[in-house]
Amino acid sequence: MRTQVAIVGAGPSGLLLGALLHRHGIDNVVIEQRSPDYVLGRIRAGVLEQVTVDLLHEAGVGERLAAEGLLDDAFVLAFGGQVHSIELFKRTGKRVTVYGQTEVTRDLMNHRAAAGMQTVYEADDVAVHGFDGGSPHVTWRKDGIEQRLDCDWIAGCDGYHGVCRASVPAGAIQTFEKVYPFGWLGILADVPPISHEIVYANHDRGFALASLRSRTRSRYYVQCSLDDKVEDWSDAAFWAEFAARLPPELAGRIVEGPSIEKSIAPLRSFVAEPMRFGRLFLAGDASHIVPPTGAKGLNLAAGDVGLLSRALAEHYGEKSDAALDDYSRRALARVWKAERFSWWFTTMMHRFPENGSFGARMQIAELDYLMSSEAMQTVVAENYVGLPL
Ligand code: RFL
Ligand code: PHB
Repeated sequence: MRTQVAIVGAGPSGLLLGALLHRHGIDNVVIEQRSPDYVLGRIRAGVLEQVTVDLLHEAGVGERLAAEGLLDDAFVLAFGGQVHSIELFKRTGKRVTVYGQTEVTRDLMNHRAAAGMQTVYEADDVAVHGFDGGSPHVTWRKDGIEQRLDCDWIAGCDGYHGVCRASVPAGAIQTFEKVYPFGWLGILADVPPISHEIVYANHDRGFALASLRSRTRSRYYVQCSLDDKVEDWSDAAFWAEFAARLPPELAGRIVEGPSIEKSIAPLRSFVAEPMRFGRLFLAGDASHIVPPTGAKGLNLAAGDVGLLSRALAEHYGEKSDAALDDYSRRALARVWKAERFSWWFTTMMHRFPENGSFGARMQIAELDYLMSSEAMQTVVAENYVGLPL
């Protein structure tokens, strides 16, 4: 088998890259280790920046997003028992769109199938070879039979635990990491959300986040201990803790209901440099992770593949490698700024046991200052809606 670009991973970065390349007439095959249902069963991001929305339209998958996505002009910061608004549209002229990663992935999967693009699901033992020389190829086993795909380029879109980054010789890659001493316990429930604007709450008991997937489906999170197990958190315990961390005017709007998904995610900041190794490119979570506090992970993944698809289009169309050669530098410049924002927002909103009551007071002082400073609110809004590609 042969293709121009072999894409490892059918998460949002792999599928969006495939759709964008297809738009440019570039042949690609996606190889994914899991089943489509497994990929769709992972409940993750919910907030899309305008850059991401524009790329989904460019890829030809913006129709349902335009009809069903909810536009937010602002988000909410809750602390000290009060509710404050960070105006996004007023300060930046941009909004964010609430539309779940599951739906983005479903739209991309349907589009890929309808366009007849090849996707291999449930591929075992995926391995990447020859990217430092002239014969890059990907191998895997499907139903016990060895398969080989020769290609011009390999796109490593296989997430944080993927095989692509792990296949790069240790001396060629540098990594930067910060692990946070807590996780997020998230639930999905078919109850009306407390607000159509996303609420980030700083509370003595720990951080809480109120988000949504639609007008009838809520996605809520509370900061939890890394030792906690999902089984230890009954729905009743979750609802009680969530309500305790919100100001009364928001807590009063909670409608409780049975969880349809419940999971714990650890929080991490991570960057691998560079993002290109010969004929292998990394994109999305394969090369960087942000804590979810700024809602940047999926958006960074989209930005990476936006840059990469344009660079590959230049390579094949205009016969110029300038953009391919610049991909890693350009993508990392944007990645590091989102790393900074996500780290800062995480640090300001969560309880860090080791920082004690002094740390908690510093956070409130910073939040108070933020709400008194037009300049700082503009900085926050500008980062939240997303930096340009
Ligand atoms: P993914 O989604 O992890 O997809 C990688 C795919 O590669 C497959 N794979 C392999 N395939 C073949 N061979 C192998 N050896 C393979 N190893 C792995 C995997 O099965 C998978 O299908 O990475 P991608 O595409 O780069 O997308 C990144 C996003 O998923 C991620 O950044 C976001 O979900 C992060 N995130 C959020 N991002 C936002 O922009 N806004 C948000 O509001 C937001 N909220 C979140 C989040 C992530 C969360 N968790 C659980 C990590 C909330 C949470 C709770
Ligand atoms: C979500 O809806 O899952 C979500 C929203 C905002 C965040 C993180 C996650 O910052």
